[in-house]
Amino acid sequence: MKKILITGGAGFIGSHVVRLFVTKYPDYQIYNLDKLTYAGNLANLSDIENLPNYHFIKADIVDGEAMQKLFALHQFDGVIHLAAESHVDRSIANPLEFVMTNVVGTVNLLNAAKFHWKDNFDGKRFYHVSTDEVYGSLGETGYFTEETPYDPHSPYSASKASSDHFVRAYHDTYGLPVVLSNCSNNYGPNQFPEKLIPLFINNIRHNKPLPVYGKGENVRDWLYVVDHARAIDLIFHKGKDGETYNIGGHNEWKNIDLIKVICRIMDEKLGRAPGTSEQLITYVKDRAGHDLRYAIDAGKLQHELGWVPSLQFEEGIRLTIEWYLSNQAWLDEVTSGHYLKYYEEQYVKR
Ligand code: NAD
Ligand code: TDX
Repeated sequence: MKKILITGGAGFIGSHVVRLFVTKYPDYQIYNLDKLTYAGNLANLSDIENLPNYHFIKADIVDGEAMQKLFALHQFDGVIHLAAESHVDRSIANPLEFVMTNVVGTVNLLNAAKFHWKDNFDGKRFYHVSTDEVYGSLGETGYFTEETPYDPHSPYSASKASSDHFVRAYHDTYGLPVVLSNCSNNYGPNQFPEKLIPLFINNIRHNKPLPVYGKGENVRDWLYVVDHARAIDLIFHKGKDGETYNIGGHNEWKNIDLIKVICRIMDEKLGRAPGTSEQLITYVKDRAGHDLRYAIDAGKLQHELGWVPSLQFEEGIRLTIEWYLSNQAWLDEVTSGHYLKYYEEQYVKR
């Protein structure tokens, strides 16, 4: 039996990782630790919350003492660390919050693992989930590999880069058994509608403008969230100690082309005339420090561990749009209250 701590399990990617582990490994005890910020939502896990191997802990990773107490109480064998502030635009507005959660929170977890595992690292593993944004921005060609030097540009990516360095430092300095992955943009069910794809689906639903930053020429490499969760499972169990694995979909889209695909499928699903949703496209001021292009070379993960994405994009984006349209109550719930203030500050007062 293993006791695994998954942080940020009420968020977008974390909820898919928790679901996969709870259902695939009934012999493991899965502890989902989450502060339940605006981005955390236990409704994401309502289908598995009553399973006997699932446990929820409401806690803040910035509270180092609380982390030490939880490790002492539960004696975790493994950690899969996803909890983070994750939205670039929010990091531009409030960098310190990102330093606290992403850097200090990660170091608190590393300290708790180091302290409680120090007598015996056998069978222990600290898995840190990170992003391709730490590598900076690509030009028109080339890919990020695990050897690409770090070059973060936003407060978000700077905080994730810092946390990655701390995880590697704990491996090199104290021998903590760690593994890391850096993944490209995820999409799929349960993503908070501040991120491009769910935001635009929701705005089309309400006939609201679709705010495209700059000229819409930035490129992102999109991966279906369940494929990210599958990769995390594989790396957690089979990845080599101290190693980093890049995860990506080989699925690059210019923002404006992706947005037009979403518009086309939404018109079809909502029974609107072709071209209706595209009329909502509105070009707005560019994001400060906006990285031009991200693209991942996931060759190491494919060759060493045999991972490839399971879904083609056309299928994944259709499934995603269908999920949001069938779960409009979820969308309405998460876009009430504080969300409205966020939206007004982000998009109206520009
Ligand atoms: P998310 O914002 O949807 O979820 C983050 C979760 O962390 C939320 O449930 C939130 O309540 C929780 N959390 C935040 N601060 C906390 C704190 N101080 N203590 C405890 N819990 C806290 O994020 P996501 O998109 O699911 O991303 C998860 C992880 O994956 C992050 O580390 C992110 O950097 C990384 N990542 C995301 C993407 C992507 O495209 N979304 C891509 C690559 C890597
Ligand atoms: O309103 C918008 N208009 C727009 O043009 C928003 C929200 C975004 N964009 C652009 C900016 C990016 O080029 O769309 C692209 C995608 O934006 P986001 O969804 O905010 O994602 P990104 O900034 O690329 O970062 C994401 O991928 C890497 C996640 O938010 C990170 O957590 C992850 O690490």
